[in-house]
Amino acid sequence: MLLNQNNLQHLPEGVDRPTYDRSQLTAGIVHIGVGGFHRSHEAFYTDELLAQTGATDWGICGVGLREADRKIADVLKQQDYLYTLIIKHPDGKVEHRVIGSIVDFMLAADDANAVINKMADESTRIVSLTITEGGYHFNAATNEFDFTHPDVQHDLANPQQPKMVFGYLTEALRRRRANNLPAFTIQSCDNIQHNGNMTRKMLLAFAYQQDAELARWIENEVRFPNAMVDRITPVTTMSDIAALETSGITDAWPVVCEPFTQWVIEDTFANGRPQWEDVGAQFVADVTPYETMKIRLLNAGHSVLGLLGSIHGHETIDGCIADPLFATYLRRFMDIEATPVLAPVEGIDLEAYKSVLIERFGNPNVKDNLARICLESSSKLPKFLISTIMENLEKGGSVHYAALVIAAWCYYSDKGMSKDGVALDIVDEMKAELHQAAIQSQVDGLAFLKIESIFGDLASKTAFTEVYLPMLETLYHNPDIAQQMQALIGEPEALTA
Ligand code: CS2
Repeated sequence: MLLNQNNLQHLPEGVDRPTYDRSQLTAGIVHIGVGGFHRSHEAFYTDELLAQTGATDWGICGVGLREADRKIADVLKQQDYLYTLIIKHPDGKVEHRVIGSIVDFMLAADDANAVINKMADESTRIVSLTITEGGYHFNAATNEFDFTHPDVQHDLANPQQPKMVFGYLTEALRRRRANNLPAFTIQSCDNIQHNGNMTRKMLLAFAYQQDAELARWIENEVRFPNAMVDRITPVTTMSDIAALETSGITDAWPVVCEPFTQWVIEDTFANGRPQWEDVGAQFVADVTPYETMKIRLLNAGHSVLGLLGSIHGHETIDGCIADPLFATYLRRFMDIEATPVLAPVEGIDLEAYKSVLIERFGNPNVKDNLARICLESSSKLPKFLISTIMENLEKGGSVHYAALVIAAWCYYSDKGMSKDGVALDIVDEMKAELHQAAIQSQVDGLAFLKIESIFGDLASKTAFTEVYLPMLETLYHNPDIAQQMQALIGEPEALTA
């Protein structure tokens, strides 16, 4: 059965589907970056909200800023913006849930002006973002907005025809102000610590450069709630699509996810907000401890397994967890290096949180590919892992577990293959630069660490380099990374049932 509004009632029994009247919804939310994660998380919570509360003003209008978003634009349009969430439980149970909260989609490449007008429209009260860590144009070396990107330069010169997110937001806010409309809230859903503050800082840097008076208005009127977002969402595969078809739903682009989901949000909104707390989200005054915990344990944990596992020859996160060496390594990294630099989180038992993480990673049905995890490591690692290293260096804590991951990243960037010579699919905006620096590390062991926009001044910290350099050298002599992991942990433990 082809997935669309007319066919909703004919879908197989047992499939959850929207029972609310989608034709009555207005899009109070414009969302930029409709990837798998938005569709398994914010759109999921909002679908539940629409179903449970009968709210009608919080539909979602998706926006794609890149030409590459044309595929999702076409698929969603064909399916009346419906798609299936395939929720895979560790015991093999699979839930199918058709999500109805997205009610429209606009492709900026087709009509930038229409997208800006949509954001500037009175009915839009929140613009939310999943633009990935790299989308923020943040330079880790200077801690400032990176004006050097050609799209940024383009947007400063062409405010009416922007290319990047801050160009769109600034122009939409300009139009709202000109029309005496209240500002919207900008809600980041990316894995960045203080993602709201980061968005605010980057947007204001850009806006001040373009129009100081407007920038002051933005500074006073727009709200940027920080939030912690969480749901593991692997890349949808052809076999997921085929299995769904066998279950009676023809959906060109379903989304796969785990059952677990979490969203902790600071309650500062400019222009109203959905009652997401009615459907499981948590509103708090200060999200800091939650997001630090999540980024430094879950996301960093993923990167630890992703980079070490790629060299070793593992393909998926659950494959790593099934290997006691990797599971133990991860747990030790979390216990010895990540936990000591975390503040206590009210109401959360960190020991239990870590055990649950290992169980979630071990879900054998999610099949989260290491290639996805290692995607854009250059924008992930500074936030996920290098901050932990820096704080441990300040406190005299251990950096061994993380250092081996950085050494692995250097080797991976240089060779682009596993220890057994299997080619790895590396996707990173800085791929060429990483590769060059990694090659250089054969001559100057610190060359890789000297990429300042990623590592800051880590290359000058001897407490780190004296651990890192021998690991790197050993790895180049013998890429069997398991041996170095083994040397660090001693005996692996059985951590999962
Ligand atoms: C992953 C995340 O590669 C990554 O950045 O750690 O996509 C992770 O799966 C999600 O943040 C889970 O909430």
